[in-house]
Amino acid sequence: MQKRKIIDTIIHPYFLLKRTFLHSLDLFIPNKIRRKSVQAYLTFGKIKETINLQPYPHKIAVAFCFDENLWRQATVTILSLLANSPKLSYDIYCVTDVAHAHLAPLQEIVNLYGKRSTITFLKPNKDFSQSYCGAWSDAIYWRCMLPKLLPDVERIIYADVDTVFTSDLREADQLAMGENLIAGVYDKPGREYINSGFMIMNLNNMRRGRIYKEMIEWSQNHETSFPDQDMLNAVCAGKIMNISRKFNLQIDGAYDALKTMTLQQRRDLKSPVMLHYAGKQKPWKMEIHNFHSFDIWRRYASITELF
Ligand SMILES: [Mn+2]
Repeated sequence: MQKRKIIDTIIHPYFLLKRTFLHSLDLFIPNKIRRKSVQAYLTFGKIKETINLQPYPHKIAVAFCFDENLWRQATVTILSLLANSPKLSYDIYCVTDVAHAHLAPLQEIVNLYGKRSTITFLKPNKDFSQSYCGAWSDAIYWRCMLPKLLPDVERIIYADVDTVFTSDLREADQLAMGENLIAGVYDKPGREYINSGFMIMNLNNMRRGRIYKEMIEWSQNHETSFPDQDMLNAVCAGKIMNISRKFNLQIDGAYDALKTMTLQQRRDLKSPVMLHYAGKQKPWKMEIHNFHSFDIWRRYASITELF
């Protein structure tokens, strides 16, 4: 037996007890938000931010998509990425319809923290104007335009802007994707269905064949509750790569998946690459005290002076 397996076997009863305890919190803490914060703290403890000081040979292409409602949050996400990447530079692409006045702080942050990084603002096209959005903004489809908006970029890392980075993207950049179209974190273990809040997109592969057309057609003909995410998972099915949850740590989702995780995976979650506030609780909306993962976001938000 491997050493790690032995350790897992010893520690498993401890996690079992801990989980039972976490569930019994319902009895002691009736306030749901307060309870969630205690559960998250007990599950992950203090989340570590890691800074790698090794130089990196090339620039990494990254993309963010946001409209008027989320430009301030985008500023926080991009600042956190640059602040945690002292030895890396990025070509940052923003698909946005936001007025120029609001983009100035973003440019300033890149000049200040990014050193050799660049930022480019792109206007969304009209290809998905007939697609189903439900209650969401049409900005959910902007990430799908990247293969067309960036014809010369081979591969790009996309992230939502309800996020904060706690590490740089060198590991994500080094993952070999083979013939896969996208890489992301499975929502539920074992089910080929990723959360679209963090994706490594192989734009070269996505430009081959009919993928782009299929994305448009699927989204016009299906009305589902997570339109863009369901569409990406359906169209890319069979060519989706699962990566570590640490690249897209959804506090609630990760907590639910803990029961199937190995010890190493649990450890990874203590030093994640990105925190994703994917649920209804957003750090800019609620004052939750003693919730460490919210405090990380607030720290970068206060540097931007936009909140
Ligand atoms: Mn999100």
